[in-house]
Amino acid sequence: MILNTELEYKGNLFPSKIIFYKKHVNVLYFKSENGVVLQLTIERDSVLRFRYSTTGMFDKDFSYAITIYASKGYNHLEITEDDDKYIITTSKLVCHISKIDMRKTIFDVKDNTLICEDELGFHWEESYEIGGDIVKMSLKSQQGENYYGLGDKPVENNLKGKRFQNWVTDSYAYGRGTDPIYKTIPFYTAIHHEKSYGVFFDNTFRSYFDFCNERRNITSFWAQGGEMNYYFIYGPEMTEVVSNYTDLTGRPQHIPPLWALGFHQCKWSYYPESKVKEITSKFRELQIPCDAIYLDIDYMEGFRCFTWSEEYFPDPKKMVKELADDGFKTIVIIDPGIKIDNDYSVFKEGLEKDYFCKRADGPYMKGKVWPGECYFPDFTNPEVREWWSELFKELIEDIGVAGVWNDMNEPAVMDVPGKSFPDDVRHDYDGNPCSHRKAHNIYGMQMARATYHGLKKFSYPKRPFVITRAAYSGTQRYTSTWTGDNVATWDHLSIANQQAQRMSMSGFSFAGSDIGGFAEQPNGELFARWIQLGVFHPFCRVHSSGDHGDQEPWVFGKTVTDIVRKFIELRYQLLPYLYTTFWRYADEGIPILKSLVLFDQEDSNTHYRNDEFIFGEKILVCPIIEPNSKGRRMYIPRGRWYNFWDNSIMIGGEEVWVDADIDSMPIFVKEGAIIPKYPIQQYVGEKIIEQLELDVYYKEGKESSEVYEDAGDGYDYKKGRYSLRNFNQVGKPNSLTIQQFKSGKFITSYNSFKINIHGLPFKIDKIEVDNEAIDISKINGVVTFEVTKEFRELYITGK
Ligand code: MIG
Repeated sequence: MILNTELEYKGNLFPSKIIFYKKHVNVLYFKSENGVVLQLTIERDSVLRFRYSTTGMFDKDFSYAITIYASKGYNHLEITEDDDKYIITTSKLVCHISKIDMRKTIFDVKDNTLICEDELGFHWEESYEIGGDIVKMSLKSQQGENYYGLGDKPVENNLKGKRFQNWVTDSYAYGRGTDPIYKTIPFYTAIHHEKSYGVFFDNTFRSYFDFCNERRNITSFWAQGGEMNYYFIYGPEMTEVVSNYTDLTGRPQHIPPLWALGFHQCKWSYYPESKVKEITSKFRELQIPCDAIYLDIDYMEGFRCFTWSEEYFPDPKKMVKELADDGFKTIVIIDPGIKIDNDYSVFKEGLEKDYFCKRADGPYMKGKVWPGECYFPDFTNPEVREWWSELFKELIEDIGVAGVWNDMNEPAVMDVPGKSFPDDVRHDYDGNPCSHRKAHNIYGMQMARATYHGLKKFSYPKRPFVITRAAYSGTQRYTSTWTGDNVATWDHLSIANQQAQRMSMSGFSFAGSDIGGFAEQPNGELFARWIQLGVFHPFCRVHSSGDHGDQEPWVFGKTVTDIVRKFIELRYQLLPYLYTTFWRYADEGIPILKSLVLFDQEDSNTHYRNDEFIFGEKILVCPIIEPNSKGRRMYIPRGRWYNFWDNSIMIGGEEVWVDADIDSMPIFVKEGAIIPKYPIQQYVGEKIIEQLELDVYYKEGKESSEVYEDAGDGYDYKKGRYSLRNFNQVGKPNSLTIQQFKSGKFITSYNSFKINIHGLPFKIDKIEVDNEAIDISKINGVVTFEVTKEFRELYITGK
């Protein structure tokens, strides 16, 4: 019996007193009398890694999550001891390790405040049935401490009082609270007394997190095997915690192609070719912007990956080309299950090369999925990943497919208990052979990784686009993701909102939900409200199972079509803004969506907020998640905000009613923001951008904004061919100055900005661009004028 609770079992074992200590550069070893070794690595001043061995020996240090690019090094390290503890001091932290029982206490070095404290600390159980240990850690929960993160959990932002399990699971029509679902991201952030830290438990076995559920003041986590191996990440800003976590587990290896931030349309399934074209033509006819169209499993021949149904898609290359000419990128699904069929080359090759997973006693792992009985590549074997990546040559290089969608990679298996592989299945685990107990949670990640490498190779010089359903920490380096098989209900709209925020907070920003719901069918109102939310998610795709009717933007009548168009158009206008936030995320790990707690952690009102979030740095949105709404109550974070629709000013720090009839939603812009906008396009690249619009929101005081652009595809940006504009706005009662600092070697297609100034509190007398006055005779009412994109300083004065 495997125990699912941290304390149920009374045979817990604990480290005893420390009898030995050794330091090796930045790695400290502490050994207890009963043989437990704590290996403490100072990764950075604010990041400590704790690793425990109960036998005195550690497994080979190997992790799929940690990137080789993680920054190492610290400014300060000092180790001292007194009678009862070791004291480790960095420039950010002080960590005490008790000599009596190995328990740890961590303080902020600046003001000595307590940040995190072991309760029982490390303890374990012997797992006699299986072997190895069930490894556990328990921490005291401080007064007012709250918890966030953990990936795709479909619950409220704040995790306090709840318990979760991590075991990647196919979860058709999951609901609020279903646990576990598709992803394992064993990383949470905590906040108390205005300071935030994070814990990343890098253990791929089935794991559990308990946030004051089993015991009121205790937070604990444990796993059914492997090592107690976790990273303690200090902020004190929550954004820093998340950014340090992605420093460890990686950030997207490149910015997505700009089109991937456009709108995507999907269904299970669009076929044959004529149907696909009917859909894409309709988008153009109705002038609803769209950049990507998806082919689900029916495009294949009998669900064999890397094949095409001759009946439905007789000439895929021609079709993909025609779609591309119309601005559509084709994305196809690829599942892990390879049909057992001796006439199928992928199967034959996999068999010959011995690339499929095997059961412990020798036979292949056989499981039923869409193609019928299948074998499954062992993506944890680097040679298999290399082979898999090569399989994309024809699809990408030849046929011209632009993106690949990895599904069922939990791995999902039909008609078996557990809906996946049995525990005994063997995996290479990059040369660390193990059972499925250890490999399960990373199987999907390794498939997505192999797919990504294939696409990267064969899309070159373009950027690849991959989307995956299953994921473990670190998957954000390779792909985007969606939240799986949700349902067309109002509650799911709110779940989607939570999940996208949570994924962002968990270091994986490039995420979105099946807009409108996968199972069942939304009515027009729900669909419209979901689109309104979806256009503010980094990944924006309508998808549905199709067995309850159609889900294209036009099937709900003209009113809904118009609303959908309006919001998708808004997304396309905001593309340079979104692209800038993506670059920030890829570069520094700043989450694209910021839950209010992440935006203003010092305001405790934000700690339990769920619905509102900041899109990028400057735009506050709050979806309408109930039917028949004319508006809603929402919390406006501290500061002054412009209502996007009418420019009225809202003073934050309280909950207010905001009007939002069906064709609107609450959107606010932070004062001082400069928001870049492109003209509406039907797809990215439809138009050459002739002018960049800059919406300037006057603020008395200072604020800075940035606009990042590059070619929107390719890798030249990594060689400096990007354009970064930093704008500093300084507003005074009767003047406004905007300075621009430009860097990068990319030359944007436009030559001028169209500047729209919102909320200017004075009447303009004079506008000077780099000390030269410009004609202002035509300016009245809305303050709009053109200036060269090269300007250094814009100076506006008036009374
Ligand atoms: O067992 O490929 O989540 O997006 O349309 C269902 C068919 C398999 C599940 C995915 C869904 C996809 C569907 N797939």
